[in-house]
Amino acid sequence: TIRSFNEIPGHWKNGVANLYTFWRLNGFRNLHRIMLHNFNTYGPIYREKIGYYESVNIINPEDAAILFRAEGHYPRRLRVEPWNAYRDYRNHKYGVLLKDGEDWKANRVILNKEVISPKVLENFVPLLDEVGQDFVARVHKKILRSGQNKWTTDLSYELFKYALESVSSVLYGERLGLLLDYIDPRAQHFINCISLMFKTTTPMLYIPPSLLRLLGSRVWKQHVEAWDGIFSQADHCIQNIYRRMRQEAGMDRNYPGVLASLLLLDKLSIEDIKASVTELMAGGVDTTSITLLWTLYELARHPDLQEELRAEIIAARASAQGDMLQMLKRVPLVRGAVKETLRLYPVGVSLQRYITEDIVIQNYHIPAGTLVQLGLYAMGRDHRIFPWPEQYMPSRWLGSEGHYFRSLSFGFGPRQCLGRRIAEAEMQIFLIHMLENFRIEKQRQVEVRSTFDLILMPEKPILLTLRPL
Ligand code: HEM
Ligand code: 2DC
Repeated sequence: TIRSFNEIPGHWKNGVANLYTFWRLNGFRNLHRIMLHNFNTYGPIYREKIGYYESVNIINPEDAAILFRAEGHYPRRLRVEPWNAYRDYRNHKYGVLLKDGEDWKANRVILNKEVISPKVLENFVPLLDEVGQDFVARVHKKILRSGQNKWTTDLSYELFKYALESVSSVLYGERLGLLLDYIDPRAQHFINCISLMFKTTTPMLYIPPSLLRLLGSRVWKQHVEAWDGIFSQADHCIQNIYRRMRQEAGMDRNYPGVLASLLLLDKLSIEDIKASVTELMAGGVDTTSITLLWTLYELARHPDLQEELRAEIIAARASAQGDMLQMLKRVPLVRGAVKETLRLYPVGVSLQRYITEDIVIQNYHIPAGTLVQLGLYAMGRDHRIFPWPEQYMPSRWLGSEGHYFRSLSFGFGPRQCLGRRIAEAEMQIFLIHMLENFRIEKQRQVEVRSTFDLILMPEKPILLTLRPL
């Protein structure tokens, strides 16, 4: 017999008391580890209520499959209230990230064609390849200047610039020039604003932003400042393209970028285009750069694996005769490495959906309308799902079997990450260029822990050493 919703184990009776415990455990920065702990305590399903928000949490791939079958035609995930609150406050339109229902679908279908369909990859790859080459040139220069034939640094600042340069070149079809010696202070400000925006989101996840706004709280003010900086820089870039498109009547260049393609297509309003392009630009910085940083960290810890990847890349370059699009199809271990990084350090620690029909998971009845959360971080570290989960092993992703609902770092289905194709190509191309040129090393064998800043981040700086091969 099926057990009732109220029999699901967990702490879900007193939301306020739970919020207090959560706060005492420094839960805001440990959300992912607390979820893991809860699965260890309660088993593969538990109910929870923190502050005003209630959810059912699951961990198994088979249960994830049931969840996504019940997501409906307009899948909805947990709203990140402060993000919506900012747009309401400033009267900005929602982009595809924040829209829901039919409006979301109508926008998403158009955006899919320009951003995530397989055919756009051939437009993106040459642009991203160029950024990758420039990054390598920049590192060579730094090494030369050091006079020590190596460069030891916290690469995160360089990676933020690489990521912003990459996503901008795809969105706007032109280079910002962030990898030159001189860095545009506006671009640097944009990067800082994104970090601040993520950081200030976390404390507001469980407390209504409207309340914090009324109280004149510091975190809300900083959050507004951060988004203001993001919106004004995105607007600046968008205006530039818009102005130039009206000047140059016939576009003579081959691929004009996502923004110009959307404007030429003329199927979405300019306001809708601006809203989604702003989200894409903001979503394209910390996500890929931090994933690349974790990957370099793991490769520095595993020199043999690093050699294996390098050999694969060199062989791929030879057989594809340097054609990057072809190369990407011939580097399964590089792809596996990115998946493996996201297994251990998922940018989004959970996936969530409001289910649109009743379902049964682990023999418990869950009614339609419930928020069901899949603990991605916990799933990636469960030995029943991934044998020897603590081991960084890109080869576990080779082959096409045994990955049923296990590779979910970009989400699933029609609501999955819109930036996925850009992110994957950008990260693979980066790793290809870096491994072809440098050996990556790290200082001592110290573990770097992760912290939850809305997205998962390293708790402290990671120092890496790059040496020319
Ligand atoms: C949504 C992960 C990079 C833009 C998401 C979601 C996840 C995710 C888990 C939610 C999906 C779902 O609910 O099923 C990642 C990871 C990245 C990454 C792991 C890189 C390592 C990017 C980049 C961009 C981007 C580079 C922009 C260029 C978006 C947008 C959405 C989204 C716009 C919302 C889509 C919608 O609601 O329809 N991402 N992301 N992401 N991501 Fe990413
Ligand atoms: C954070 O409990 C933890 O890709 C919450 O590029 C549930 C939650 C909801 C939505 C998730 C968020 C978590 C993590 C960051 C995600 C976000 C959806 C999109 C966003 C996963 C898991 C992200 C980073 C986007 C951000 C784009 C934005 C900056 C314009």
